[in-house]
Amino acid sequence: MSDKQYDSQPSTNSSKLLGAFRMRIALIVLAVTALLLLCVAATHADALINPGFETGDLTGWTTEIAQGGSASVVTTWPGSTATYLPPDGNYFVAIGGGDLGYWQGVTQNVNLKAGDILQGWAAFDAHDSLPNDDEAFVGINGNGGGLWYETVSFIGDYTSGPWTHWSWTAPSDGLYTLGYYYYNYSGSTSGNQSYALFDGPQVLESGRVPEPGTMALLLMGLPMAALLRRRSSK
Ligand SMILES: [Ca+2]
Repeated sequence: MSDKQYDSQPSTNSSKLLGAFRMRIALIVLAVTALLLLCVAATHADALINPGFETGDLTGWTTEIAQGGSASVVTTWPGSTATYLPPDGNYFVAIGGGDLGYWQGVTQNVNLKAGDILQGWAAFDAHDSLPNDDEAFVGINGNGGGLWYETVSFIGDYTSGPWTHWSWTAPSDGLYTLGYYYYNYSGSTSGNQSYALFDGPQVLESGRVPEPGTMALLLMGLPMAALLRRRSSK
């Protein structure tokens, strides 16, 4: 319809047409916004690269391995008193100690919003005895903060501790470093190093982007709203 035809309509018709035109624009904007939100949600869910080590290697992770330490991506692990299988997927990482007095670590940066929940699995496989209190923890920005922390004294001499689920809520928006750490405390360098096992970190977004299912319902509802609007304007 040309501008000339618009001009020739009575004023009531032309305002009705203008209203319908605005409604259409509003619906298009709504639909595009919803699609963009869906894309943001999908992108954010992938904020961690190779979170569960399912590539079979340490792709996406930064290793801080020193003086004989090790970080191995494995499908199974022969523990002191149990054989470990991955709690999530087919692979997990096992960090072994090196020389005494060195921290070994595997880290990755992740963007989080306030209220986002970061969670995963960890286990401590003690291959040493007290007083050689090897220790391991899950850290944020290098600090334990109580996410998960295990030692030989907690687990027991030469004992395989269970997979434990840990969870942490981001206090504010920011770039955080998730780290898995192990420390060989005393004992001999080669024979008595314990192992820390980690798997499946994931980010659960909290109260800012609607769930994909909710978004799908919204998208389905838009044509319905347009239809109702068209009927009511007749
Ligand atoms: Ca895994």
